[in-house]
Amino acid sequence: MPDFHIRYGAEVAAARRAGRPVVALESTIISHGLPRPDNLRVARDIEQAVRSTGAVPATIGMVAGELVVGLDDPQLTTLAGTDDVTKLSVRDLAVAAASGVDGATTVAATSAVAAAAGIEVFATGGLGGVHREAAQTFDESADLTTLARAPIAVVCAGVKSILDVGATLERLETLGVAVLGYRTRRFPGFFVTDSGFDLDWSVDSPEQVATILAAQRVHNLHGAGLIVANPLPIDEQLDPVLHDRVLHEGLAMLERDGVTGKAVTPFLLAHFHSATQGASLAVNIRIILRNARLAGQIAMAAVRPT
Ligand code: PSU
Ligand code: MN
Repeated sequence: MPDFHIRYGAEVAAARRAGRPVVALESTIISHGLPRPDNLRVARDIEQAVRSTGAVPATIGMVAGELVVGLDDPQLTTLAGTDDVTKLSVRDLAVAAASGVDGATTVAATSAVAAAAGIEVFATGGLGGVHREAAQTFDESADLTTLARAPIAVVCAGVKSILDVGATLERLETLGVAVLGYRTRRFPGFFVTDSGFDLDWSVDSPEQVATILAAQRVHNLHGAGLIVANPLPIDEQLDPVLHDRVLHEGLAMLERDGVTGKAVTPFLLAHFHSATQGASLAVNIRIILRNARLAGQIAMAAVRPT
């Protein structure tokens, strides 16, 4: 019987021993969210963005059935460059471990593993959510239900407009997941600064998020995660006209090609990257790097005595 315990990378293991702050990072954006060859460079840059704040990055994934918190560079290279890397949501983890496969973890799977490893802060690009047509298809990302039971702060730029943003916010309310706008009261729309939806709460500093995490930990009432929604500055967003055109094309292509289930999100992301000739990719990378820095600052604030 293999040993199924989580394996820690050397840098993360040392940080845990020293009580230094760690930021979780997902691997599905690397394997399925960003095109090659930029994906590997970006994966390394995200880790550097976390290190620049003084925190330690822990990219999470599965290598030959082993759950790794803190992938090393050869492991990152494998997940970024190999065709048969499986997209693993939280329900897939045990099956994939028993099968000994290489896999990339989604926000759902990464949050679950990170919380099990005692990590409090996680940076990603965009969260999964409720898909359009979900009333018929029931297609809602397990990112939402997992965050209802993983006590972790997820720094993201909201959800992409490929989803039903209003329904996603409603589900987060039902599931007990708080959404904080970072220096805004509007929910960001990933490629665009403003999704058009209001938020109840706004925070202005990493310290404020750390204080909220402390309150949640001490209250210990419902064990849910929370979302820190960090919008792109308006002058850095994707041109909204281009955005709307590409979005409608992509949704029509989904229908035409009969794409469903876990293939939907990677399909739409790839369409955006090719149809905007790389403009959406540049925006996507900026978003992730900004979120990684903010997550690092939050993790640093969370270990400082106040
Ligand atoms: N949204 C993005 N980029 C991504 C993803 C979502 O803007 O790369 C990835 C994340 O890993 C997320 C997953 O957890 O897609 C959601 O997939 P699904 O909708 O199949 O749950
Ligand atoms: Mn889905």
